[in-house]
Amino acid sequence: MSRLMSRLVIVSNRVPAPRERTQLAGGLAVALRDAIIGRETLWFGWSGNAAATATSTTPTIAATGKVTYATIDLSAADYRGFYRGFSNTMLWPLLHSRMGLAEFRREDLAAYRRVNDSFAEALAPLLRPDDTVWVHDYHLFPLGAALRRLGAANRLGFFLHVPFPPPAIFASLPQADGLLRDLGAYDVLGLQTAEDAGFLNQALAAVGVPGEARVFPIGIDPGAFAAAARRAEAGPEAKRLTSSLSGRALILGVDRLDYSKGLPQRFIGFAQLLKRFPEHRGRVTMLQIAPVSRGDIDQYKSLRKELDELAGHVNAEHAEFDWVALRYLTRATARNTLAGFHRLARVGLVTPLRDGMNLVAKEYVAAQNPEDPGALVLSCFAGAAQEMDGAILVNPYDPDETAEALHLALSLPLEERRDRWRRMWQAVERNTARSWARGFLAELEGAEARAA
Ligand code: ADQ
Repeated sequence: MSRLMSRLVIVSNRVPAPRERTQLAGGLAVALRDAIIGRETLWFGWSGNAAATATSTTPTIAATGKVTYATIDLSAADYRGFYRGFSNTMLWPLLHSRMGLAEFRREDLAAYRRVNDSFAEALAPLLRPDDTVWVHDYHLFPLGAALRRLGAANRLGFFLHVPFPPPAIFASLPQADGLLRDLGAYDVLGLQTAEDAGFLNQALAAVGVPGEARVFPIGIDPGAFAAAARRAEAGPEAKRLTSSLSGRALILGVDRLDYSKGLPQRFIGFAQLLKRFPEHRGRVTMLQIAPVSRGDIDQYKSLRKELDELAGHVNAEHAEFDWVALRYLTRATARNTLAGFHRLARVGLVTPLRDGMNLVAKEYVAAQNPEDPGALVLSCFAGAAQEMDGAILVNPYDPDETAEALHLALSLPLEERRDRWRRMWQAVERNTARSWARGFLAELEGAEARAA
């Protein structure tokens, strides 16, 4: 069988829930849609259930069209150690260069390795010799090595969606060398930016692992998102939002409630705008939509508390009896509704302290009306900043810089908004979800399969 016809096996921590499978809405599912369509695919991962007495190694199988989903349940202890512990309280802060928020526990690392072994044990019997296996993200660094130990000789690829930090920061992880050596089991390593790939390559070279990480910037489906935004602009939610603004300009932020997204600094930056450029008082409204994410982790609980207080503080200081300066929501909002909100926003405000790529920045650009587009204020520490030459770039740690960028964004004449938007749109169209998936798979399928 030719390689191009071989089955694609996707492995990610979470697999789309059954109700999401027919539409493949959101996140990785959207990004992978083009790679999957028309191709026989097995998607393997955690079911989202964490109540098993022991993590299972016998997957539950369900097929939808050409895609077969194979999922395993985690035990409550493995959920705590593997998911909440090592993945999200150690690796996530470490990879975002936030060691102050990281907590290392040997038993969490043991759970992380145990769950990766269970993934491998459950997946190995399902693999056919010519399957192409594509593993996603930081939960699964050791999976490739675990599969090799079980005899898998398939082409194995790994893509890291989040940043990779400077090697000296990565080295603060106890037993970091072991994880780096595990990465040597993959045939292709993909990262979002040249900087991330450079750091990983330095770290790999330092422990003598051969191979070179490559850059595959992820993107969206710009045409589909633009169409969704046009439709949603005429929908009931967008109409309600427009009428509630009473002609004021909208500044929009859309993020998971995560400390990597720079939300406190963003709120302070908006307050600085109102303080230092009083002409905007009563004339702009900021809407921040940030659904709670990983809400059972202490660092996320305290961020939520901090944001509740800050939002209250900003409004107490700046709002008028007929104008709420900052609207802040932690409820989830439907993707299509958000697309319409992006189109209405005069400014997209995307200021993560560090982000692998940041797809919201690309979605904001895709949603704009080309005749009357808004402006994007973007953190220079988002991977997307490497591509978005028309954005107004800021250092998100400096709220005054954010305030100045917001002032500039609100004051840009139409011609300049159009010109900046055209350049950003070109970038969004250059690196799409499709080009990302195709580029990675072409590289992986060109790699020589290993002898078992
Ligand atoms: P995330 O940290 O989740 O992803 P991002 O890329 O911005 O960050 O968002 C992923 C998706 O979630 C986007 O499609 C976005 O629309 C959606 N989303 C975000 N906030 C939302 C909200 N409030 N309501 C509804 N939907 C929302 C990780 C990395 C990123 C990298 C992606 C993909 O951290 O750097 O870009 O993976 O590789």
